Amino acid sequence: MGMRGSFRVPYVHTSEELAQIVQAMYRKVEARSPSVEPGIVRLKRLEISRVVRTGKALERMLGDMARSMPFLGEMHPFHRDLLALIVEEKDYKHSLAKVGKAYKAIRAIARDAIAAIKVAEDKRGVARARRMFLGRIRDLLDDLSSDLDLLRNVTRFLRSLPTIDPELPTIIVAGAPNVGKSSFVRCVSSAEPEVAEYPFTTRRIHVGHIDYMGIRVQVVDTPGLLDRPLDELNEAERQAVVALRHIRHAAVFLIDPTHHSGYTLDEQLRVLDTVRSIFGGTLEVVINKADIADPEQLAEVEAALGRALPRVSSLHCAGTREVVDCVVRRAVGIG
Ligand SMILES: Nc1nc2c(ncn2[C@@H]2O[C@H](COP(=O)(O)OP(=O)(O)OP(=O)(O)O)[C@@H](O)[C@H]2O)c(=O)[nH]1
Ligand SMILES: [Mg+2]
Repeated sequence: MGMRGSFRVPYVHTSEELAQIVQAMYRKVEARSPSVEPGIVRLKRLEISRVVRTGKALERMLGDMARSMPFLGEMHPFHRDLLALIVEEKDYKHSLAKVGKAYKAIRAIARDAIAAIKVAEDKRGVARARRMFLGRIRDLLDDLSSDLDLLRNVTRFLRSLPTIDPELPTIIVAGAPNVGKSSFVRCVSSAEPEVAEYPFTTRRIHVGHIDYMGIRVQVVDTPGLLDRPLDELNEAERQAVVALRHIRHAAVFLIDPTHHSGYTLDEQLRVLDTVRSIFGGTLEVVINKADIADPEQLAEVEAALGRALPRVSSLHCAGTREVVDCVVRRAVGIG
């Protein structure tokens, strides 16, 4: 799929930045013709080379930018769905096409400017042609402004995505907010997502790695999910849902049996139902915060699920690695 590693995305200039670059570039082009030429001939020649050089440079900048943006058709469906959380595909395509085709307008503007310079009768005529050229380039850039902003947003978002390889064995850690998902992921993998004593700490997916008997396994921390309809989820929750939809290997669902997280058992069980409805792989339900849970709370969870569950403490990393090893063995088909 060619989607390993991070996204290589170009730097996308704002239209304001491009306008400044064009201005500076225009002035930098120096006269190179012999100074014996009569003033007006020399002036026209200089002005034409300025138009040609800056026009070409702008064409190249916009063209390179458009060409190095990721094409939807080449993106892994997982990444494509993540991208769809922040921009509609048709808008992305439209902006990409508009920036990609800007060279046509630039060429026309340059052609007109060159013609105007050629027929100019004096210095003032040449200056007028220059103003017209720079003004029209400015208008063109203004017209591209919202498209460049959209592409900038896309690059910013893609850069913020963790480098998940959708082909590697992967364990997703999910659950209601504040139940200890990030703590769990920190215990078992190389990832160091932020942990805090309040909900909604994790705003986007994070990935860490484990080496299990030479097999590289990814562990994905997700933003907490609330018990509410899928179409009411915010962007952070949607990232969790997209990950659950696409990564089909294995998931750990953490339950906090104490009142510490702020979410009741019933609420968490409804989140579990949601996760079951969207996740297609094996799901391991695990009780976290076993260090502070009292026996009745533990019994209540197990009664609700009708079986004994693994118990861990992500605060002390107790039992976490055992759970993960067991899930990995199942995910990669050993034992
Ligand atoms: N006592 C105890 N506290 C824990 C345990 N696991 C996590 N915590 C605490 O619970 C709080 C939330 O932990 P996080 O790991 O940030 O929880 P999270 O599920 O990632 O939270 P969100 O990203 O906000 O959804 C923190 O104060 C942790 O220290 C545990 O096993 N025992
Ligand atoms: Mg978290």
